[in-house]
Amino acid sequence: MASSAALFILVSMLAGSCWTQDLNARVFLAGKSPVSGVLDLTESAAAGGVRIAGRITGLTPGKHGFHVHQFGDVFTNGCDSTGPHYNPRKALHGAPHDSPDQRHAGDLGNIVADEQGVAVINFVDTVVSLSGPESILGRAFVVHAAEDDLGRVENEGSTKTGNAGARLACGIIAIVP
Ligand SMILES: [Cu+2]
Ligand SMILES: [Zn+2]
Repeated sequence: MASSAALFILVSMLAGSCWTQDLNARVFLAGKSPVSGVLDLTESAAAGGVRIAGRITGLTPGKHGFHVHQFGDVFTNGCDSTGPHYNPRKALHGAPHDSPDQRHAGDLGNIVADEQGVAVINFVDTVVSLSGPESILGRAFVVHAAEDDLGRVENEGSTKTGNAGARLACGIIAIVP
């Protein structure tokens, strides 16, 4: 009894220090293509990570690679200057459900557009964060032309980028109230 009570207190303290309050961010996605959209990000203890919700339009139907890239530099050369996938742990490219050491932090897999070219997004990722040393604030989301192969194909590109192709739209991850 005593040990379970102590554990409860410890977990409560850890949760309190990590998530003293919900953190919110917003991303406006745009680029040289007709693709655009908005993402709302919320980090909370209740979600157990960061909920990523939004709607992206102007896509071709089907799967499109969806990542957090290292830099929020959409100024120098559009989406092409946002650098590689955000990868603070020096891992190979992988899938969202891979362990944190076997994927880039920025590997969020694919979004799926319907016949009208609209992708509705609403999921929680437990690796990306809006706080701490691996925060994605100030970095960028990128939507790609092709499907991310999730690092599962036998070629060099697969373990680097997932062969997701051109960068259609991107946006800086900004703090909002
Ligand atoms: Cu990408
Ligand atoms: Zn990656």
